[in-house]
Amino acid sequence: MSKKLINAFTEMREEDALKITQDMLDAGTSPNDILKACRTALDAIGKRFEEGAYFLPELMLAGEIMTQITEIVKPKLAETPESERHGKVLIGTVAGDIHDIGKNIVSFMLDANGFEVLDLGVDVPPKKFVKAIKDFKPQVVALSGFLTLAFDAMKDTVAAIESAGQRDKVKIMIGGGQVNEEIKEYAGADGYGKDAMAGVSLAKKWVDHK
Ligand code: B12
Repeated sequence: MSKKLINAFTEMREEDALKITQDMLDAGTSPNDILKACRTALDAIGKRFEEGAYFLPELMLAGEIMTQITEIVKPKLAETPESERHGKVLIGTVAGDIHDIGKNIVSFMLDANGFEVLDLGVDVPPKKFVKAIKDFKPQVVALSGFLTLAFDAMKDTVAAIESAGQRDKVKIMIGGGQVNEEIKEYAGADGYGKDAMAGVSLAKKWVDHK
């Protein structure tokens, strides 16, 4: 059924994609497998956009479909929420980038796994992260970004945290679309997570071992 979802999503058949998602959940498919199928579809959509076969409206519709699918799978993702709070995580999409679907999933999964999360939203300038670190006092800062442009914004954000004398107070993780281990080194972050669960694991490791 994953293939059906990938096809419907890639071809922008919104209603079909939502119905197939629900059918998959009803048939016992794990929400993570559904999200994986969506990632494949989004990669295909991104490719069509690069090739000029899809345009901005398609990209926007893809975002809407993805948001709706996330809403459908959310209750299943959080079926075993933890009541004990682990610690605080500050999250946001870095300056110049407005992609927030991936960030919202990370934020939701952190919350469902017992973290107190402060979400600063999208296009967050470094100084806003710095101020929130001082006020909210998180143990972990999570930076999201989907554009290659976000790599420098992540680096600038880490540098601003450092200049403000806050670098040793927080662990910083990064993630999103094109981000990888190399970008982690480039930005000077402490960890990179390929998906929301990887982010949760990093945050747990850092907070529980402090
Ligand atoms: C939907 C979409 C949009 C929507 C976003 C809607 C929204 N509310 O977010 C809209 C239409 C607004 C948009 C706009 C643009 N977009 Co766009 N977009 C996409 C698309 C198709 C999907 C992105 C997405 O939402 N993925 C869904 C999530 C769930 O993906 P995910 O990776 O699985 O998420 C997981 C991980 O990344 C991880 N994660 C995420 N953040 C973090 C953080 C931490 C700390 C951790 C640990 C983990 C983590 O956890 C997530 C959940 O498991 C991508 C293509 C693609 N393949 O991704 C292009 C894409 C990212 N966009 C692209 C472009 C070019 C643009 C525009 C510049 C287009 C334009 N000409 O205006 C603008 C940029 C505007 C801006 N300033 O940001 C390019 C970027 C190319 C590049 N090299 O920079 C892409 C790659 C498309 C392409 N192939 O050309 N876009």
